[in-house]
Amino acid sequence: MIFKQEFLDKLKSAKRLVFFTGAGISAESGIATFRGKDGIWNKMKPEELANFNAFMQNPDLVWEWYQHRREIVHKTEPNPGHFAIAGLEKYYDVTVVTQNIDNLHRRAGSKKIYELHGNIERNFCVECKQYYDLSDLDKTEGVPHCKKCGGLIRPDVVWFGEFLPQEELNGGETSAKQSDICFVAGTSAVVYPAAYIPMNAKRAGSYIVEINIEPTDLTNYADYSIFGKSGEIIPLILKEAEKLKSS
Ligand code: BV8
Ligand code: ZN
Repeated sequence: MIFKQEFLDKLKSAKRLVFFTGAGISAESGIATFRGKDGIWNKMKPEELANFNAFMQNPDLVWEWYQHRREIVHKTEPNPGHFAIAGLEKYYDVTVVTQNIDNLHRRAGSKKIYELHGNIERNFCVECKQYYDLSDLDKTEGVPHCKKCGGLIRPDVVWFGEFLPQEELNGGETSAKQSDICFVAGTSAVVYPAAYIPMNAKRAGSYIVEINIEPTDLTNYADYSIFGKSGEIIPLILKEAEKLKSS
């Protein structure tokens, strides 16, 4: 793969990289994306499941859906795309700003991560906000109840119509605006306010590099679009960085 010279020049001079990632970066780990042909949303509608009212109306169904997704996540491994992002920390100040809730960036070794939409491994009580790790929850069928107050326990993920955690959103936005290169990998960039981040980074002067298997809403915004699988492209970018940073 030959990269554009303008990009290679940026890669050589850059100090701070941001990787803004979505479900596509975990596709090669075997986790279905949301809007692709086999995407989860095709079978289930987000409004049916990934929102608070659906949970309060049918907590067992929504809880079981997340348990099903956790089982998938626990069976998967980070892929070369996740590992290459962690590997770039050897040459750059790298920040990951992810919409994913699968914890794969952390498992791949990335140090600085902002999780805009939460993390499927964490849960909390809707009444008293007590946090629970999965290991703290007894393996009963259906939604567990809080040991302190009896309230329903929910996954610590951001549902539609819910605010994103302020410090994650601000941290992610600031890092992207201050980055020399903001990579946008594996996202359809249709979910807001997360999708504002790469746009604001561009306005702040960051060089936007999109990595996706097809064009998205962001493609016209990007300074450079690299079409291909993130698990193949990002390791090649790491190889280029190794050459550029050691010459
Ligand atoms: C909110 C967690 C404030 C749960 C998710 C304007 C401003 C503000 C809000 C809105 C707005 N317009 C609309 C809204 C409402 C809504 C929204 O954005 N709706 C969209 C669908 C139109 N936003 C919200 O509700 C947000 N909250 O705004 O609060 C507020 C509060 C009260 C009242 C009003 C407003 C909350 C959004 C967060 C929702 N939670 N998930 C869970 O996962 O169960 S969203 C879900 O979508 C995931 O987080 C996911 O990460 C995210 C984005 O999807 P992608 O990651 O991009 O995945 P997708 O499948 O779409 O795309 C995959 C891409 O990868 C594709 O492009 C594909 O080509 C590519 N790909 C595939 N394979 C590969 C690949 N690329 C490279 N390599 C490969 N191998
Ligand atoms: Zn409680």
